[in-house]
Amino acid sequence: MELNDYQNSSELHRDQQTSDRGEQEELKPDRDGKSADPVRGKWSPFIIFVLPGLSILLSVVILSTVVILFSQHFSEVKVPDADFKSEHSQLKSNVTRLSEEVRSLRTEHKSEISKQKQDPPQVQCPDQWRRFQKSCYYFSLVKKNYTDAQRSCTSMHTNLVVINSAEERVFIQHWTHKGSHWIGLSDSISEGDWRWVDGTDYASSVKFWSPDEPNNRYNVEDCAELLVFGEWNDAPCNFHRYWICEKSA
Ligand code: 2F8
Ligand code: CA
Repeated sequence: MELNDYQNSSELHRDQQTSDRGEQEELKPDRDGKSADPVRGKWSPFIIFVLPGLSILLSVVILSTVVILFSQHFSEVKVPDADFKSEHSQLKSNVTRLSEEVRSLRTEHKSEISKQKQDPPQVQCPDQWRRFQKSCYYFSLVKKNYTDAQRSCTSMHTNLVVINSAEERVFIQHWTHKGSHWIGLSDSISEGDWRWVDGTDYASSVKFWSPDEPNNRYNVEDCAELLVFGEWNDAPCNFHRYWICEKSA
């Protein structure tokens, strides 16, 4: 390259730089911050068209996200709801089944109670003894005075019989021999003060005295006997009579 050529080239290059710098200077805003170019100082197309587009796109994305989250939330709520319904239904059927079981057991229990009332569990009584309700009874085969009869019962860990009800009286009547039997009632301690041998209250208990008895005939009758037809009479305690012992089964 010749020197002139080089100078021309340098000048050309400098001119180009000057031209570029001039453009840059032209684009710089003035001191007030406003663009010197009235057109370039307004909103650029980017701001006018792209920004709203992006805003719309962002809104769509946010809206879609919200919709997706809501739908997920409701589907999650529905699952437990379905579980709850199933569990509720299961519990309901369990309650129904248990109620039926309770009803059945109650019926069974009632039936068992009524059966036991009609036919209480068998209580064993010793040989020669008879059972009635919760007691065992011994009907003597021989006769003794009142004191010896009571002693005989005591030797078997029992007492002379105490009659507490009409039913018991009927039962006893069924097993007695033809003759009178001593029962556990006397007024030996004090005339007219009748006492049951086991302490049962005489005043409030049932009585089956024969008409006009007890009469304490000849003033010597302190012991009660059971007559053949089931009524009571006071008789002298030294008389010999059959006797009846009673003990709990
Ligand atoms: O054995 C004594 C007994 O004798 C009579 O009955 C058979 C007396 N009855 C009347 O007096 C009605 C009993 O009271 C007496 O205990
Ligand atoms: Ca009498």
